[in-house]
Amino acid sequence: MTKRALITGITGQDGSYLAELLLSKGYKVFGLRRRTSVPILENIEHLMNDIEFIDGDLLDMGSLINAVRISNPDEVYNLAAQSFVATSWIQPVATGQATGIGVTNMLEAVRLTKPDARFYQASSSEMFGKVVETPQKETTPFYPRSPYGVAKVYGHWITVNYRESYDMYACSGILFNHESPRRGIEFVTRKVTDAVARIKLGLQNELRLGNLDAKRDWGFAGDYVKAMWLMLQQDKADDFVISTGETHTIEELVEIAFSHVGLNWRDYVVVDQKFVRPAEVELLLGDCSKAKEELGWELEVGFEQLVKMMVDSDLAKLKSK
Ligand code: NDP
Ligand code: GDR
Repeated sequence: MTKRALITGITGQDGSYLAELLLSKGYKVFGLRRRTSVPILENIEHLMNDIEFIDGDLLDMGSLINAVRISNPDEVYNLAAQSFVATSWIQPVATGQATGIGVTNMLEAVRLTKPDARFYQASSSEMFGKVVETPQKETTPFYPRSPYGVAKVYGHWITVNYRESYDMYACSGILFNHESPRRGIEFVTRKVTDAVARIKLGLQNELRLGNLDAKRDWGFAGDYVKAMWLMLQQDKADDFVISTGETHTIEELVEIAFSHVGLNWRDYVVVDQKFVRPAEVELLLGDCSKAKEELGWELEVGFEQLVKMMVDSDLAKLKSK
């Protein structure tokens, strides 16, 4: 029997890679899409005929119940969120609603309509926030440092709570940063690789950034969506950290990206306080040994390879315009 999956956040980076993965496994894929005045479908343009779209919004539970009814899913992947940390200080309430309460709305829609569907929640390493323990693993206490991180902690615990209260198969993937050529342009990796390509082609002459000292554990989104799927194929629902186990500063990221096109980053990068956050997550470094052992999950793309892939993709995109 063909398996059926409902993905929220289908237009985002992870939604597009996950849809590709599930389609390659023979799933019937449904994507929840909210109405926008001008649709931005760049990440899923190539899949428009393969996915069935259902209109809805995480803030509107009726629309979620409708989406679950129509899709009648075996698996639900809740990837939708206000996902940009910096924006969460500017729109803390909207972030709390979509990234936090939105999870309860989705869980309720599943519980009321298709309680045996398996549920994946996109939890985040931002929940660890301030360094309490490194490397961070499933048992590390949370200490979020942004309204986004706080909302994700809520989303995480409500998922655990539905598993324990209703015996639902509900999992939380605590994913560390993952990137790709489809990453939103405001996130630091893509901001850097896009700027490097523009500078190389003479379209831009500087790159303004915030804190260059923060450290992140960056992996490739294509590898990480495989872990999401694996989490829903187990005998028992559980939570897993997904990471590379390597950490790099923003400065290292910038260095690799510029030197890949033969430029010295020091000639172009300007530190601008506008991009420094009110509270920072200084160090993220994940320990994913539980996922490796229990899910058999493996990483394929390393950090340098990822940065170079993104620079090459941005160069190709700009040249084709
Ligand atoms: P993106 O920002 O690329 O995508 C977010 C998606 O959520 C978009 O499809 C967006 O739709 C949708 N969305 C936002 N608000 C709503 C809403 N109210 N109702 C319905 N849809 C909505 O995020 P990523 O793909 O990078 O991340 C996927 C998930 O994983 C997010 O929950 C994120 O917080 C989490 N996460 C991401 C990590 C990463 O490094 N990428 C790491 C850990 C967790 P639209 O196109 O309409 O804006
Ligand atoms: P993050 O990703 O906040 O870790 O959240 P982002 O790429 O935005 O920031 C990473 C680090 O880079 C520093 N930084 C800058 N960041 C941006 N965006 N722009 C800048 O100019 C800049 N200069 C320095 C930041 O201060 C930070 O330390 C991502 C999102 O995908 C979340 O949804 C997800 O949950 C987490 O990763 C894990």
